[in-house]
Amino acid sequence: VWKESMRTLDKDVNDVTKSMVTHVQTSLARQPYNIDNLGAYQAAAHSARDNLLINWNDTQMTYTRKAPKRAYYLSLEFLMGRTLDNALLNLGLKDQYKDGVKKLGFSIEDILDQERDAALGNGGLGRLAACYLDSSASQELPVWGYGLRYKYGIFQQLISPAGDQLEAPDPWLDNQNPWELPRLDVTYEVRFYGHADRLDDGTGRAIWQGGQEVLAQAYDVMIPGYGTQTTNNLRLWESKPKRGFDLNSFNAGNYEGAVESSNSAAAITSVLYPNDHTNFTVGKELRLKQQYFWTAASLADILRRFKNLGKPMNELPDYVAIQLNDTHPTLAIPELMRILIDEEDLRWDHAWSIVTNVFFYTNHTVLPEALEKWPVPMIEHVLPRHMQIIYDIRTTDDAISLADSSFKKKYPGDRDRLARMSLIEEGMPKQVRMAHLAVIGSRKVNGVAELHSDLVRTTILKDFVDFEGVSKFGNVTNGITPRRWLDQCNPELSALISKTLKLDKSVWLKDLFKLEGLLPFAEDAAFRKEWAAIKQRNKERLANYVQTTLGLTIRTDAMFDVQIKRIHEYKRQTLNILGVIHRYFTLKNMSAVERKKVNPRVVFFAGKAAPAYFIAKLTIRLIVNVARVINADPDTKDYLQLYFLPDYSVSLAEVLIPASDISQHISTAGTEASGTSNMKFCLNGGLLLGTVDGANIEIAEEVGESNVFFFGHLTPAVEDLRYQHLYHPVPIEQKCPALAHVINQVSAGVFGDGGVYEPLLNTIRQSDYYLLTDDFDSYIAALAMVDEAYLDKDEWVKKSIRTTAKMGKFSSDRAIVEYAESYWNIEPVTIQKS
Ligand code: 26V
Repeated sequence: VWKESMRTLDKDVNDVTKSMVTHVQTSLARQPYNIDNLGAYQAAAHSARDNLLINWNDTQMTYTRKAPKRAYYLSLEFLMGRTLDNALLNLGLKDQYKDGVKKLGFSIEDILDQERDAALGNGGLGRLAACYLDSSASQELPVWGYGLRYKYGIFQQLISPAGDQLEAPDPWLDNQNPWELPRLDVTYEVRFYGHADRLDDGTGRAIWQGGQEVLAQAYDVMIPGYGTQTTNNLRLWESKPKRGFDLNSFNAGNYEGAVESSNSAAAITSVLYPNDHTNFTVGKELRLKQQYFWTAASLADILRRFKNLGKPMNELPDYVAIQLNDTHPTLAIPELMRILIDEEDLRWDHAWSIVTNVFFYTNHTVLPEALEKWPVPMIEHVLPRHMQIIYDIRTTDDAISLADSSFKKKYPGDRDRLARMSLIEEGMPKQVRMAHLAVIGSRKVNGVAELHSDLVRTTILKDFVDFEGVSKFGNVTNGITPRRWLDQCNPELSALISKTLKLDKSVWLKDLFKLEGLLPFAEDAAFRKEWAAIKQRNKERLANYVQTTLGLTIRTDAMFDVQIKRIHEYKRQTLNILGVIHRYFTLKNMSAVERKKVNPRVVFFAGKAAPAYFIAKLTIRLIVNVARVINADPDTKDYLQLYFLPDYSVSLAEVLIPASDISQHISTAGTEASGTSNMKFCLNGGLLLGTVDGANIEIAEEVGESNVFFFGHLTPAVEDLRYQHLYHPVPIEQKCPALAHVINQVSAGVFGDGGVYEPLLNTIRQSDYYLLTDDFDSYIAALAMVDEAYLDKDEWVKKSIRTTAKMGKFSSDRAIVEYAESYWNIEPVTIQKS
């Protein structure tokens, strides 16, 4: 009876409408005849979820039966965006739902638009995690994600009339989240504070007790693969009090006291931390608690699953690989040591050999101010047992032990090197260097683009490469999922590609190198016309969006020039806005006749600044106020428009990226580890204007240098230039008169606000750490080359086609298979139907 009664996937439009109506009545408890768009979205989401669950159950059952080696992706951030469209695409049910909702009187676009983004991440790192989950499931790889279920995601950005960024909470769960399954039965206790007492039995064991105990409860999010049965799991932890409230205080009439401890437990997963400007970890005890809460719950869950196999502990590395996404989950290393030694009674060396074969660490930045460090006194207070273990690692691991003969033999008396490599940085207070702990505790380490991985090997981790050998330090160039970043966000282009390649999209979306088949069509005038027409319609779609959301009218006959990413000095939005001002003055100085020969350009910015990052916020204010002046100037407004679109998100990116003719990726050479939006723009036929940095370099290698616009100094020059700035400064008027003029005009108040921009301008006048004065002239020259290239429309479209055609390498499918084969040693698993 069970077998016969089992639900199967929705197959046709009638299944869809029936299931939606049922959900309106049962899940939503509403009447089908007065449902609005939001209700229709919720019904469609519940109905799609039913389909996902069938595959999800089959997947988990198959994994349990076959017991393959699995990989776990530990990430404090998963920037998922919207789910419904992706779920329908991956299930192969998009047409059925489109027709189904139409029959019920709705449009699928309106319904999809009701969904709030799941914005549980800051930027590239969190979105990368989301793309990797999509690719893991699509490649049938047994991979689970582990993260936190923040009640509030990244803050919502508002822009005040003066141009200031204001932050508001992101209450993404307010409308109910149909994509998560609360697992009331999957809970773990996590301890904080208390005291750790070593046993005097020579084993190194200790007993950790007392302090605060908090409950971690699982929420599961289904991750469907594209065109596969595989539906993996993203497990997010929520913190809860172990007991509802303290009954003693309650009975004594102390109601506040009674709920205090429950509030402090709930606070742990209440909000995602924005990447702060200054060393963001110092003093943030709650952030440390987040990190431990999440790693402890995840490890307990992973070990419980492993133990169900009935295998001895030393086989853990044969069944489990754990990827550390940046240093945020590095506490997993001492935590696994604690479990193996204190709870499983393993000897230190044995435990360490297991640990160092389970973990893998990805570095995502070489910026020194972004490398995590935690004060020793804080770890001692919050996690006393882990601090003991970190000290023990320091004195027993041969990589860094002063007492150890191998280190001594290699570097006799080299105390400087030892101090550089130590897990603990001397100072007031002492601090634990999380990257060092992640390196010595991992099987392998990787960077995220060729140049970045080279920099990791030759700068921040050089001593470890010297000591452990270079083979431990690899590269996996980032990737993006072509399902979301081409098929979903640019359906017309996707359809044209399928038609032209004479391939179903299910083929080329899983083998992105197939796009090379477009190359010969660059020479086909009819094809170019279709290609250009789609770009044009995407620009109109964006203009429409801006009209309805912001009430602004954008001309669509212009070149669309886009820079969208977190606002940071190293990404140099300042260079871009100063370039826009330069262009404005150039236009102003032209005769009306001359101006008529100029390409109209619309420049878009979007991105959030860390709430405490004063200079980044000032950059936003400058952009907004320059826009106010430029867009209102009758001399220039037909040739140059400027917009700052507030509240950048995954969903906004999905509208902006397909509409771009040119996008800017202009970080100071050597600072942007990879960048991933560069790949998204190029995949959608946008050309790239950038520095020789991060994945820009590999994009140029693929598409050919004649199809990208490169400018600026190269990485090896950067250190030297900074030295020159400090010790042989040249006045900006002399070094870069064009830039000096722009800066002086801003300073003089041409864009309003008198002296408010001085701190921003001073960063350039003074040390100019990010080398704007060195790169400005070549930047302006590159912009002129872009203008010139755009005049030859045919040639431009050819470049656009060639760019898309050569993006095969940047599929996250390629990247995740590299991790699976060269790092985790896991294999695809075919899912059996129940
Ligand atoms: C964090 C912070 C915090 C403190 C001050 C400055 C600062 C600067 C950068 C960061 C980012 C940390 C890690 C990160 O998100 N890296 C990004 O990872 C992406 C995925 O690999 C990659 O594409 C981006 O280039 C890289 O910035």
